[in-house]
This record gives sequence, structure tokens and C-alpha cells, in this order.
Amino acid sequence: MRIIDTQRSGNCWKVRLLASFLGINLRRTTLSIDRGDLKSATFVADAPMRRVPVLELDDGSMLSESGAILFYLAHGTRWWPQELNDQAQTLAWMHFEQEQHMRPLAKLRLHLALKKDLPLLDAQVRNWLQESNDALAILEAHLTTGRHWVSTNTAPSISDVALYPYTRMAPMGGVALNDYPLVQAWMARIESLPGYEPLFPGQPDLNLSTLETSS
Ligand SMILES: N[C@@H](CCC(=O)N[C@@H](CS)C(=O)NCC(=O)O)C(=O)O
Repeated sequence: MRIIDTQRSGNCWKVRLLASFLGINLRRTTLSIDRGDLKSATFVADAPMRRVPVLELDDGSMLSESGAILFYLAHGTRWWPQELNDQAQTLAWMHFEQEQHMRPLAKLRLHLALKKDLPLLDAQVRNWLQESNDALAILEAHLTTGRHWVSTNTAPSISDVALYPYTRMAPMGGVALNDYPLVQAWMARIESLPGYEPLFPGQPDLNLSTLETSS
């Protein structure tokens, strides 16, 4: 299988992270948004939704959306729970991540760290900060219930993988994690799992880097 990704995308990091936990060796085609690669006819042909990540399956078909890709890779493994209730809870937290969590955290990181020259209003920053802190407070309150993992308490699942990258990179967008000690402890648990893969392979100190190395 092959992942089409970009170097600093949190949505792509989710996929490489799970693959690494599962010991799956994904071939990697890394594109550059700055270079305009996502506008190319080749990419659009591979990615009808015009976003990364895309997973090329062994039969040559292409799968978009990080959540769908996580499900595809995790199915039949311990990262996709067996019980119906746990499966539903996992989906609920993955929808929360896409709807309430990833969007404001990613916007702040994009505008305040990665592309500082994009037009930006103070009111937008205030809204995204509020929404980001609301989402992190929800996660903190959920973990306060004695939970080790987000949707099942016995083992990590793909909801933990989905929620990890943009939480980890929140400080890049000016969102401090000091007020969320249980979230920090949960991230440390993820980072101590065998197979943990940082944003830049083998370089955990670059998880908050704005660097894009040429490829
Ligand atoms: N819901 C999608 C979001 C994917 C997404 O927004 N990807 C960004 C990179 S993190 C992208 O492709 N951006 C390109 C663009 O906006 O042109 C997922 O979870 O896969």
C-alpha cells in the first residue's frame, strides 16, 4: 500500500502513525501544497476529494479521508474494537475530531505557524482559539472519568490516533496545553506505545516544526 501525503499534515500523520503501530510498511509519495502539487491533474485523478491523505490499496484503488483510511487499516486488528458499543463510541469521537477539534486547531496552526502571510482577522483567531479550547476541555473532561483511552478503556483505538496529531501540535497555533493535564498524560501514553511514529520519522523533537524539507 502507498500513502500520498504532505510532510506536515496532521491528517496524514494519523495514517502513518497507525501504520507504524500496526507494523505496516507504507510506501510514501510526499507532495507539497506550497509547490501546488495538490492542483496537478495527476493528484486530482488520484484524489477526487482533492485532499491528502490518500491511500492507494493493493488493487490500485484510492481511498480518501483519514478516518476512512484509519478504519481500513485497523479493521481486524485491536485498534478497531470488537464490541458494537465500542465501535459506535469510536466513530462518535472520530466525528467529534473532524467537526469540533481538528478544524480550529488546524486553522490556527496554518495561519499562526505555517503560512503567516495568509490574510487573517483577529475575530477569526479569537473564534478558533475559543473552539480549540472548548474541544480540548471536552477531551479533558472525558479523560477525567478515569479513562486511559478515548473510546474504550481497555486498549487504544483509532479514535486515539485520530485525536492525537492536532492535539499534539496545538501549541503551534497558540493553544497552550497546560490547562489540560489529563490530555497531556494521554498523549504521553500514546507516545510510549511500541511503534510510535513522530511527524518526521525518527525525530520526535520536530513534532512542532514548521520545516518542510524538499523532496
Ligand atoms: N477530512 C479530511 C481533511 C483532509 C485535509 O484537510 N487535508 C489537508 C492537509 S491536512 C489538505 O489536503 N489540504 C489541501 C488544501 O486545502 O488544498 C481528512 O481527515 O482526511
